Amino acid sequence: MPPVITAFEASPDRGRGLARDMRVRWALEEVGQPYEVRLVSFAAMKEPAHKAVHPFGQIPTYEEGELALFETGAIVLHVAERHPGLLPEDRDARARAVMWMFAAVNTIEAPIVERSNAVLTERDQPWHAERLPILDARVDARLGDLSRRLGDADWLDGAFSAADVMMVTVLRRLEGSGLLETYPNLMAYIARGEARPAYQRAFADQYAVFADAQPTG
Ligand code: GTB
Repeated sequence: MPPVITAFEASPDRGRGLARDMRVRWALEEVGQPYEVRLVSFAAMKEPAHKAVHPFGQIPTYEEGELALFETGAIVLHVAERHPGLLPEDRDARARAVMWMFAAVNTIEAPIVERSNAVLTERDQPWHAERLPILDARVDARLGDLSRRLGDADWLDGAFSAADVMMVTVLRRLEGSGLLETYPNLMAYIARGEARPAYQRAFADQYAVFADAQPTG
């Protein structure tokens, strides 16, 4: 039986691949592992049946036989450990790839999510206009450091790895914010990730969920 992941029945991003199932889909496509998708509504995510798998009532989840996982970092790492192609053989290089996965979610994604949440939920607050530049500066500081470390390399640490799946999908959350444009090497890094055939297949599959839900005629 192929693994089953969950994704939004109706993603607020209208199929732009910004919801976090995208990184799991991409990892599975990179290693050539077929998978099934169970679409869930916002209401169903908060029901006991879903919370038995994801205690925080979110997507994505990953179920494979007896194994049930949540947290995209853990899911992508699991996929990368079970299949060749997303983690280097060399133990030190592997440790560095895992380090970059943590950096993606802990160090880069955290301020990006804080900023996104502010834009989504605090726009009407009288202090929003003052707060946003502070949040932008926090994100920009991380992007600057990441950009300097990446330099003109194609990927974070040698060959493409699960770390790049995580980092590219984290950075994509900034599309439209205007914050990436200062860093042409990060823009090119994201574009390189998006150009990978596995990414394209994952994107098309998640986009189809949105497209199929549109009324016809
Ligand atoms: N740390 C967890 C992980 O990495 O798996 C975070 C999981 C998470 O935040 N899931 C979100 C969710 O289920 C979906 S991805 N939210 C519903 C809830 O909490 O009730 C976050 C997301 C949602 C929508 C967009 N978008 O529309 O652009 C982008 C990202």
